[in-house]
Amino acid sequence: MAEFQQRMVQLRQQLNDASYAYYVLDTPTLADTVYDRLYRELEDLEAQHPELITPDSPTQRVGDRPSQQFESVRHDVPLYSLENAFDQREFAAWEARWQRQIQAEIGEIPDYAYVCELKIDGSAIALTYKDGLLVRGLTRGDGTIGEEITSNIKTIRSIPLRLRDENPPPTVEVRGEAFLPIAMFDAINRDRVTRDEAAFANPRNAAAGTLRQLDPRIVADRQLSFFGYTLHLPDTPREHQPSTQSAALQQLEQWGFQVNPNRCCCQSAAEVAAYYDRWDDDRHHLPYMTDGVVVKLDSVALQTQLGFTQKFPRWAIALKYPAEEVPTIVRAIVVQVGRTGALTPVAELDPVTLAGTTVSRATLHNADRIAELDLHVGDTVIVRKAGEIIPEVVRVLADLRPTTARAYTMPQACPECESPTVKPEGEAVTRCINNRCPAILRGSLSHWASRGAMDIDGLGEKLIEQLVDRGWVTSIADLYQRLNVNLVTQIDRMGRKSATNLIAAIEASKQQPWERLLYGLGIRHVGSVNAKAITNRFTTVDQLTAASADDIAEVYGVGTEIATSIVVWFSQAANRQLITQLRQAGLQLQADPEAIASLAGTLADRPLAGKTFVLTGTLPTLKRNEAKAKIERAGGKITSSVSKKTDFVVAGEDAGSKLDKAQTLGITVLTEAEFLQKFD
Ligand code: 1X8
Repeated sequence: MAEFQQRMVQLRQQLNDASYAYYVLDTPTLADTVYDRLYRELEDLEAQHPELITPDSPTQRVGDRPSQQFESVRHDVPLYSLENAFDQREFAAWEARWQRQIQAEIGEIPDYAYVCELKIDGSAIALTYKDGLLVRGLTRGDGTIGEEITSNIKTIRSIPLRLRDENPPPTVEVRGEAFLPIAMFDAINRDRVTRDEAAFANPRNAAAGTLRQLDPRIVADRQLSFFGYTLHLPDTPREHQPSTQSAALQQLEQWGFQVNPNRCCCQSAAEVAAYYDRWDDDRHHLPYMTDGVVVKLDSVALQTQLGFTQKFPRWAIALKYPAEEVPTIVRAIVVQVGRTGALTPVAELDPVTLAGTTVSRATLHNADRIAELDLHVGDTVIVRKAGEIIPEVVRVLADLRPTTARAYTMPQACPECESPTVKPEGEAVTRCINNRCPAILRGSLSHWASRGAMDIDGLGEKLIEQLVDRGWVTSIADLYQRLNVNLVTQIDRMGRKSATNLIAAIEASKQQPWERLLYGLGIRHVGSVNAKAITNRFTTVDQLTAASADDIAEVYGVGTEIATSIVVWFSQAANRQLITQLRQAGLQLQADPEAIASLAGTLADRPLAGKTFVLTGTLPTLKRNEAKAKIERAGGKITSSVSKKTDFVVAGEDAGSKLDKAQTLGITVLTEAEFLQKFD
């Protein structure tokens, strides 16, 4: 064998092993960069010797030509669906049924065991391997005839292109579930919504839709995964086949398939029930959706004896968890006002049990969403709860709309303070803009007290509501200026001890650092990460108050939207007053003085310490970022507008008004070359 030929064989093996370690075993063996290099080397060799490309090469996972359509192919063995049981009573009925049949046919019930596996909410597929090589993949279709989607299936990294076996059976058929991890499902839906496409209703639809994509590149992007659960060996003598389902699953694992590890052998219906109960909660922590437990008789001999009905195997059943999408009726739509003043419409529902809990409200997000759903009060709707997320209305069953149903419009007045609401053109959100609105105040206080902000233990929503209702707290400042133990003790169910603790917690929050305080102010778009970046640059509130939007936008990661929002916030008299009050109360409106000193100390040593630069026009070689980085590394500062405080203006081609202004003010103007000399 030529050297390159051997190299190709080795690369293929190495890359396939690495994929297996990564996608199936979850224990990566190669760094991504190493994988990419080796992959590219193989690609190059294959480009030079296309006759040596093998179908199990990792380069063959991403088909590059969209298929025109899929071919219909008959399954060698039909893909049955499973009978459902919705509770233990139905499971017991199924158990009695198979036992009656076995009793009648062989005169006794032999020792038996069940295998319990999680039921994955995906799309069933059938894979055929000939002499160890993946040659065909079919969708379930109607169970008898499926569609040939081999090139799409090859994009699924947890499906081996070649069985990990020196001496595989001539024909191997593997069935299993192709599915989308929840995170990927959410990402795809977010993406579809931003592009004005309809979101997928659930991961199953998303997986099925993805498998039937004509362009395998899209399929590859979606990162489907696969769990194998059924094995057929049509050309292998019975005595060489696994005699139990558990052995078949082990065989699948050995061949390199991902098999769901959360399976269990049970000796009785009681053990099955325990497994089912355990996963009812735990399944919500899995990264993929499940909707039940599949229970199979472990013994293949018993399976064969029992056989199939027209539709189902008699030796397996799906024990389903309660539906996560159920119909109910919208009785009213109410509106909640959040701390930003956003009005969120909420549907009040006839209570229904959804994923094990009673649901009587579901968020409708905003007016656009209501319009999109075409939701009327009185409509029958489908509500869904995915994982821990708050329930939402997925769909309206318009055919069930009563004649009394009423269309809904968002209120013209805030339901909390009755001031007029606004909905800016092009925005989805309707807002209350009254800065004395009690709902906004409650939301602001909640945010101020929250973990990531001032972290005031004991100041929860119920207490905040009381404080606001009694008029004792009309702003954040009142927490520090008006509350005391005696006052707080007057609140219902507030003992002296809790009151003392609360006041102590409020007192302690005065020591929270400036970055938390800035975040706690709840300025729109200012999250905790931005707040930290901003306070690193603007170490005191006075610096930040004096800064222009352009100055603030210079902070890494902070765009003009955030910067403008900050400037607008500080421009409002009530907010400036709040800052004054917080200062009087002794809160931290600047970074820790030691930190500032150490920052200043190191800065003072640098060549451009204290110098202020403005960049204008296009420089011949330096990009704006590069020039900025140079200045900052040397201890200098960049601002966006020219003033008397500017030390240098660096001007390139097409410099405009900033250059004019520099000349008027007599500020030194540098060319790029002169600028660069400063760093020699
Ligand atoms: C469907 C499914 C099965 C399993 C898991 N998830 C499913 N969606 C399993 O057996 N582990 S079996 C099955 C079927 O036979 N239709």
